[in-house]
Amino acid sequence: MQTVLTAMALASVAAGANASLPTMDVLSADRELFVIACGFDYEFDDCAGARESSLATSGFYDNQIIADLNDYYGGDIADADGQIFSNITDRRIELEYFANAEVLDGGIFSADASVYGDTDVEFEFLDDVRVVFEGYAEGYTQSYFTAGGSLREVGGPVISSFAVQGAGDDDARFVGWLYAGTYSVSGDLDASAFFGVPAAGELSLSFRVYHKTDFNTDGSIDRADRDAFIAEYRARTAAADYNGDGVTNRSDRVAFIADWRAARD
Ligand SMILES: [Ca+2]
Ligand SMILES: [Ca+2]
Repeated sequence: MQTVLTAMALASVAAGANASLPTMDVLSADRELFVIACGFDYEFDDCAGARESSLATSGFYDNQIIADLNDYYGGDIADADGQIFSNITDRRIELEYFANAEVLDGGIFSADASVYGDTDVEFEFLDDVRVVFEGYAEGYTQSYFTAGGSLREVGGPVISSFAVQGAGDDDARFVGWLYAGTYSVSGDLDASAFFGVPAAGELSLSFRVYHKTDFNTDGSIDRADRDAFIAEYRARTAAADYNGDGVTNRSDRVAFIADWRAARD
């Protein structure tokens, strides 16, 4: 997570260096957090918590919901704590969820505590762009915990994804071109606790947009981008398949160099 935030800070510093920075058109966004703790017994049947969300297509949405369910005598039955930190601009999407859920009273018939996070952002590019998608999910202990995220073309394939279930972690990193079209970035998390099985974990993702010839995605278009592209081109790797036709050949070099020159002027 720290790596993502550092890279984000560097990217925003470098962003002013070049005039021709592309943007994305955010078509819709839904950032949700649902935190609930419930208990049921002979004389007791109650839940605590809330579901809150933002449909704003830009800006920060940070929130924390704490569900603290107590019995009639003030004894703790179940607790859940969920947090979201997020930001959407026309050049990036940043998202973090943290979840912690626990059932403390084993004497009650039935009790559970859960944190659900669900974010989906849909956006459009009118021109080709270069992007970086990074994600990380971690379940802290073996429990009923799932989290994951993806970058996908709307109505098309998944481009990059990550997911974790129970204890452990998973990550994803995609650097490449997206062609003009409609895409989505989404992340979701589900931590559900029962007596004796607490659930906790986190999810983070970052999506950033660069000019299509900013090959090294540092926010400016210069000789280093040309050199890095040519090195991949000479090795004929998929990383230099600029027109996305599945082969790396001369037409990729011709097109990339022409666009790179035009962007530098
Ligand atoms: Ca660059
Ligand atoms: Ca090609």
